This record gives sequence, C-alpha cells and structure tokens, in this order.
Amino acid sequence: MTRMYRKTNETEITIGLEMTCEKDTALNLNSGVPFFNHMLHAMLFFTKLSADIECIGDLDVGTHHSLEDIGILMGEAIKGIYSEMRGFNRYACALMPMDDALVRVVLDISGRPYFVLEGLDQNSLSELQQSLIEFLHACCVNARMTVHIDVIRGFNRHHIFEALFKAFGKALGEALTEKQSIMSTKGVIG
Ligand SMILES: [Mn+2]
Repeated sequence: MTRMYRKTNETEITIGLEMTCEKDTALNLNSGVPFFNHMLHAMLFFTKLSADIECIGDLDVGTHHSLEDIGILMGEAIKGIYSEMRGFNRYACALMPMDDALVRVVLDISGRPYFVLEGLDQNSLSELQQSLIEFLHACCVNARMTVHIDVIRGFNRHHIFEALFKAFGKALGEALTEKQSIMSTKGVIG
C-alpha cells in the first residue's frame, strides 16, 4: 500500500492507497466530513482502489483546509502508484448519470497538471461544495493529470456531486489499469 503523511498547523493526514483490480475494495474513510466520506466512497469504489484515510483538521474554520489537503496527499499517492507501473491505459472517459444529473469526466494521466470544470455555477456553491471542488483540483494537479469535467445537466446538487465523483473514480480506475506498454509516442509520460 502506498502511504503518505502530512502535518501542518491546519491538518494532520495519513493516506494509504492500493489498486485492488478485480478484488473488492477495502475502505476506511475518516475525513472528518460525513458527506465527503460519502463522495470518497463513491469515487474509490469505482476506481477499484483500497484506501485508508484519516484526517484531523481544523473543521471549526470550515471544510476547506481538510478537503484541499486530503486532495494534495491523494494526488501524491496516485502519482506514487502510477510511477511504479511500467505502463497503464493513461486515457479514460466516463459518463455517469444519477437521476437528473449527467456528468462527463475525460482524463489523461499525462504527467502534466491541468484541471477544467464547466457546467457548474461556482458562485452559487455552498462552502462544502466549493471544498469538494478544491479537493478535486488539488488531487488532479498533485497527481499531475489532465482532467476535464463537464456537468452536462442536473439540478439536485447531491446527485450532481455524486455522479461527478463516481465518473472521476471510474475514469481514474480505467486510466490506471495496467498495460505492458508505455502509452506515449515519445516513450515517456511527462
Ligand atoms: Mn448519495
């Protein structure tokens, strides 16, 4: 299991991540934020990653520090996983519906960080919803992936975010699936 630890004046976090492939995932998710645990569960189940996540954060000032820092560490752990693989699919796309919501995630484990999110009015999000976006941004940038997320439709925010995290997890799992060759015309990722 790839393990990461980070302690600042705002958060203390440990993250363990391991690809499970065809086996069932084992998840211990203690972010300190129940709805975020629900989103992590939705994501990691579809990524086929087992995870052990513990965070003690300054939740008295909001969810931002905890979720962003978990994103940083999870991104580093994802980078640690693919850096040890000879080859992997690299590109993946997932379309995920949940009742009224439909979300598309297109992902490239390119070694270059880039994050785009469209279709969500970010000025009207709650503090927690903004922190969920910060998690995704921090995770993608620190994993050095290119990720394009489009919320195609939806009005129920619970459905939109759950479809988004499932789509992200599904695309990430497919992109991380092992291949014997390096999927790059220049012969190296990055
Ligand atoms: Mn739900």
